[in-house]
Formats: sequence, structure tokens, C-alpha cells
Amino acid sequence: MADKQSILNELENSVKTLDQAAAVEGAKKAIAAGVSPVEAIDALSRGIREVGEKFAKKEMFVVELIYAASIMEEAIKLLEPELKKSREKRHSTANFVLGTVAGDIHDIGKNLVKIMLEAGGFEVHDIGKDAQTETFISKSKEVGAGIAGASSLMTTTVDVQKEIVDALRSAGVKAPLMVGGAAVSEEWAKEIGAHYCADAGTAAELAKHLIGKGA
Ligand code: B12
Repeated sequence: MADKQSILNELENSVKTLDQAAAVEGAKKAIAAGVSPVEAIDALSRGIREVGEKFAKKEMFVVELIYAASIMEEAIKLLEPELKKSREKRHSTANFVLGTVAGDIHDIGKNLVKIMLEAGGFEVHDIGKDAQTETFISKSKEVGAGIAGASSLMTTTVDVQKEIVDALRSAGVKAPLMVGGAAVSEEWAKEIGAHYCADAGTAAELAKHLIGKGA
């Protein structure tokens, strides 16, 4: 059986080289070898970020970016049941409203955050990608959100996170807002009165801390 490092390398390279068969094969090997699905997804993420860098340098075209994303999604589909196996069998910790901000259609990261929050016991209300600020507010009110999260991958849409914090407060919704995505930093989160989260792996822990229900 292939060793863990070679499987992780295979996953990372499959996205970089746009090799869908290798991505599917790599995901299957990871499951068979008992490699942590979180580590497997981290490897895929390294691959797609490199594709993003090449795209920025005009070394790759947008069609290749789209194809790389679809390859990553295929592999995640296979790994998702493994991630969900760790789901805690207990009542939900709180209602979590999650979406990608208006104008931004990137949702791979958001979807991973959703899986990890659910595994951590949250009831996630996913309002999707390109979600209007008003939807963040109305959904938060509707479900009595204990916490909310907004993803933004682009510098052109990051300001919308500030709009969401302001709108939540004006509407009297007290839920803290977690923010993440490539365009977001700790400093930005502080500046707008939100809470930065760098990856899906730590999202549930931070969310529990923010709603005051544990570490
Ligand atoms: C894949 C991808 C796409 C895919 C998206 C597919 C999909 N279904 O999501 C497609 C091909 C559709 C796409 C389209 C575009 N893209 Co694009 N894309 C990317 C790429 C390469 C990877 C993003 C990704 O999936 N990463 C992997 C995931 C797992 O990581 P993640 O998103 O960062 O999420 C993790 C953490 O950040 C965190 N997190 C994220 N959100 C949240 C939220 C909360 C609440 C929490 C707690 C945590 C959290 O947890 C996640 C899991 O660990 C990035 C490059 C990059 N460095 O991000 C460019 C990138 C974001 N795209 C870019 C651009 C320019 C575009 C397009 C405009 C291209 C075009 N000309 O059409 C369009 C955007 C259209 C639009 N209106 O949104 C630029 C943005 C530049 C900028 N202005 O800031 C980037 C940075 C590439 C680049 N270097 O130029 N893209």
C-alpha cells in the first residue's frame, strides 16, 4: 500500500496538473490507507492555491482554474463521508448561518467549513454563495442564530463583510461574525469587529469559544 506522504503528494499534484483520474485515485487511496481526510483536503488545497498563483501570473487560464476546482470538488465528495464520521452524536451547539458574500461565487472553502461545523455539533444554515447581505440578516433572525460566518475570497468583495457586521448590529442581531477566505486577514477582521478564522479545521473550536460554550 502507498505510504501517506506519497498519497498526499499525489493529491496535491493531481490538482496542479489537472489530472482528475489521479485525484479520484488519490482520494480512494487516502481512505483505504486511513489517511486523515483533513490532511488529504489540505493537500488538495495546496494544489488549488498553486493553480490560483499560476492564474494570477497568467500562466494558467480561467478554464483551467474552473477545471482544477471541479477536480478538487470530485475528490472532496469522496472524502466527505470520512469527515462526517467524526460528527458528534449530540444536540446542536447553536444555529450557525453561513454564506459566501454577495458578488463572490467561491464556495469550496465555505462548504468545507460547513462540514467541519456540522461535525462539531452546529446546526448550519447554508445560505450559499453570492449571498446578499439582507439574506445573512433575515436568516439569522429567522433561526435565532448564535453565530454567523461570511467567506470572501476576493479583494473586490471583502468590504461586504463589513457591510454584514454593520447590518447585523443595526438589525439588533447579537450573533458574532466569523470571517475567512483568501482575501481576509486577522487585522481586517479586527478592524470590522469580526473574528478571523484561517481554516475549516479550527472553525468549530473558535465558534464554540465565541458563543461561550467551551474552548
Ligand atoms: C478555485 C478558485 C476559483 C473557482 C471557484 C470554484 C468554487 N466552487 O469555489 C472558480 C474557477 C469558479 C473561480 C472563479 C473566479 N476566481 Co477564483 N480562485 C480559486 C482559487 C484558485 C482557490 C480557492 C479555493 O477553493 N481554495 C481552497 C479552499 C479550501 O480554501 P479557502 O477558500 O481559502 O477556504 C479555507 C479558509 O480560507 C477558511 N475559510 C474560507 N471561508 C471561510 C469562512 C468562514 C466563516 C470560516 C470560519 C473560514 C473560512 O476555511 C477554508 C477551509 O480550510 C483562488 C486562489 C486562492 N489563493 O484562494 C482563486 C481566486 C480567489 N480567484 C480569483 C479570481 C480573480 C476569480 C475570478 C474573478 C476569475 C475570472 N476572471 O472569472 C472568478 C470569480 C467570479 C466571482 N464573481 O466570484 C482571484 C481573486 C483575486 C482578488 N481580486 O482578490 C484568486 C485569489 C486567484 C488569483 N490569485 O488571482 N475561482
